[in-house]
Amino acid sequence: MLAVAALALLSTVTAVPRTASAQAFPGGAAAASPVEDEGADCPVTLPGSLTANSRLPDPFRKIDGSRISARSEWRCRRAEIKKLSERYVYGEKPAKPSSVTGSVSSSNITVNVSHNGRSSSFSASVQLPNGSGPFPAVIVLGGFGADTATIRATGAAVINYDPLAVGREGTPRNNKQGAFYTIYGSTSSTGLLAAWAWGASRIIDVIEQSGGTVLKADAVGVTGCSRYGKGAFAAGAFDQRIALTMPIESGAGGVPIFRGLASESGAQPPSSAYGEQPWLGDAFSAFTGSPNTLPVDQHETVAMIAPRGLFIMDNPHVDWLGARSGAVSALGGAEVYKALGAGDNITYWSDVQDGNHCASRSEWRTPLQQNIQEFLLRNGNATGVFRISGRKPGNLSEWRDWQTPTLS
Ligand code: MCU
Repeated sequence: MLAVAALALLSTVTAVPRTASAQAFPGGAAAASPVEDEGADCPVTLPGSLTANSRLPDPFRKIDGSRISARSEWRCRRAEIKKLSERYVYGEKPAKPSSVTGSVSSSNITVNVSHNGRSSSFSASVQLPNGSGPFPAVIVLGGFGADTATIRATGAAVINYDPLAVGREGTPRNNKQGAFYTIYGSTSSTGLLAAWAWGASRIIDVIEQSGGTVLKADAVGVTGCSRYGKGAFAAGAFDQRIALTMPIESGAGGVPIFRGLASESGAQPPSSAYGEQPWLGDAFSAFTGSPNTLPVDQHETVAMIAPRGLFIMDNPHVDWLGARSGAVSALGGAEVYKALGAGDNITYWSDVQDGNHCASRSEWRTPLQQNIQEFLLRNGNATGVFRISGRKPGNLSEWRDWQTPTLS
């Protein structure tokens, strides 16, 4: 079974304490992978034509029309979803460039990248928790909305990553700027979210290469709020080394299903998310008015994170955030977690009092601690929960015409 094999590989490479892993993952689900993309060798042929479907695409149905029946098939089915998502939603996230170098200290990470004769660099500040390392770490995109005090108090370092250094906002699509576009070109069709995700992956490359004296490369989480919640979600989906993904109030282009946003009252429509900033890939322009023809939707981006830790935080008080579509996305993606025997690894929480966007929220403190303990420190045994606010309930059965298979 893939999950067990990956866990075995992980523990031989990085000496994860076996007892903690076994306790933390009773379903046999793996923690993080030692590689960014486990399905890089899977053959994927994109569909020749697209057909409209008002329901959510079946995450278990392969592009050739057959359904997977074994957990071992998920690896290459996930690779299909990844390709579809890159082609139609985010734009391509290139694999590791030919050269990535840099440094990790107790206060700073530097990243130097070169590829095809072009070079760029960026850095991120580090704040360690108390105690002695090496420490797990949470990459925090943007400077607001994440509870960095609780992250550090729980025993993980905070890496303050400014995604705008890697993909700037406020540029036209044909003149994108930042460390990613210096390498791949200002007319790259890759959107900012995939560029930000690429930057997070390069930070992990540098941590891996640093020898693990300050930070542990196999215990990295990612979080961020609002547009940076969209970025955190993309980072976790597109790098299987990330053990814990924690998007906060991500809104359109983040967790919510595009099909739902188009009809959810007051929610940011897909066309608005496409037009506000070059967050999504240029190819998404074909779907802004017709998300029903997308061959992939965001519940499958949720599924790309399975069986790794995922803690989705949402705010049902701000209609623009599309929390109903966020809940449906989480419920849809959770079907893949369940089929992989990892239903406990996903938590969705929109039952919060304070209506302010990216507020500091006491309700999330305990589940945040538990997720860090389980997936980064690996000394917890929390079970995933769905705490969906009655203000924005999500009903998956309205959105699907497929059932969840029992995978062998
Ligand atoms: C929820 O994230 C975005 C939203 O998509 C935008 O429409 C709005 O302008 O900004 C939000 C945000 O990033 O707020 C900090």
